[in-house]
Amino acid sequence: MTLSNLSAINFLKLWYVYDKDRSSYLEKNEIRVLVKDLVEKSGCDAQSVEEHEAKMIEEYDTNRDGKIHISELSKVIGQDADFITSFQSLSVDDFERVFQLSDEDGNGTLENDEIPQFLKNLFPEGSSDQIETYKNILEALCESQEGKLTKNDLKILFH
Ligand SMILES: [Ca+2]
Ligand SMILES: [Ca+2]
Repeated sequence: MTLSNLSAINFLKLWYVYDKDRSSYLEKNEIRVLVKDLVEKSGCDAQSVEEHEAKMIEEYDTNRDGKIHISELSKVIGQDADFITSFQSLSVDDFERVFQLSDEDGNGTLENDEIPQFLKNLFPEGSSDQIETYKNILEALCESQEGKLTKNDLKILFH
């Protein structure tokens, strides 16, 4: 039962499955569902769910508040790990401002064609390589969310 070496894309896809309320945290009930699925997949004894849950909290809940923040779980990312840290270094206010700018048709979601502008507004000093990498991640994510990312989908990336 391990979560390790996920790409940033797979990490975020997984995050969206379990952080149902888009709170940036996996709360107790959400951790339970994740652990259940992992236990099932690995063919472990279902009775060990509680044990695995305790282990998971022990391993990832670094600040011991009983919840797992997206930045706490993001250590399982192997490739493109800086994606999460770059976003976390910006404030929610930065995000609100940039989202407003980038949501050109004002419908409260970002579609694929609005992602490049969103990233350029967010990281004006970013290198073209960095923007390209982040674009690929967000576009793949967008696709997995039926072609659009809502404001709440994106907000979880910021502190
Ligand atoms: Ca949550
Ligand atoms: Ca925590």
